[in-house]
Amino acid sequence: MKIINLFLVSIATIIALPTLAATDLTLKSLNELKAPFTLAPLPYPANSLEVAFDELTMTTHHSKHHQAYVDNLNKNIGDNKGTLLDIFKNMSKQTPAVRNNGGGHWNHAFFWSILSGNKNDQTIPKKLLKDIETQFKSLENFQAEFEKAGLAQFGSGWVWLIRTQTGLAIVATPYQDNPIMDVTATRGWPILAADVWEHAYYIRYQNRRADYLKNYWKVVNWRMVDRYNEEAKALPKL
Ligand code: MN3
Repeated sequence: MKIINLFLVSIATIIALPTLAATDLTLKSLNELKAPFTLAPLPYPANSLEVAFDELTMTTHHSKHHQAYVDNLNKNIGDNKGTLLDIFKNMSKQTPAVRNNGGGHWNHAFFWSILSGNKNDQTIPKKLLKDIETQFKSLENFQAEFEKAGLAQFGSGWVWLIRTQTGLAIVATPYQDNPIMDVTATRGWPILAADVWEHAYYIRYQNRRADYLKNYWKVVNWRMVDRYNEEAKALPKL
């Protein structure tokens, strides 16, 4: 009986590994990534966000787009042994290839982690809700402002909810820039993000970015956003 139990525990450990790795993600662990860079598996099945994002978009986005950022970052990183945080803090001194692919890698690894098809992840923790209401009056008002910023980003880019020294703020960045980089005017620690590149939504939504952003809320992992928000409160000023 003991042997069978041991066997079951081992199997459970093996099966749980990818999920554990994904839920163990922190801003600190993302910031500490360095060469050689690798693509982690999606932390959930590619068809589990179907209510908002279709499976083909998810697999293409992860296994083609994100993989290409990882590959091109490795190709262009040279003998830079720094962490992504070191690189982002000195982004203005890096090559365009490192800027685009370094951002591409960090941004997508972060993006996968704040999505979930699991109902348990989709309830907003009280502490986070209070912070959002303090800053934006209500959750509904925050969501409307976030969608507006995502729509206003001309062409490819991202919209972010960040924690600055003074509280929460919404910022949009072009291409694969992010608010950690020294090239971004309003800097802060990301706690939520939406990819507004067409590759994130074109298959299901075509040009309707507004519909994509409306449905995005159905798959936000608020439990992770809350964790990033609490972690960001203890991180140094950018
Ligand atoms: Mn993308």
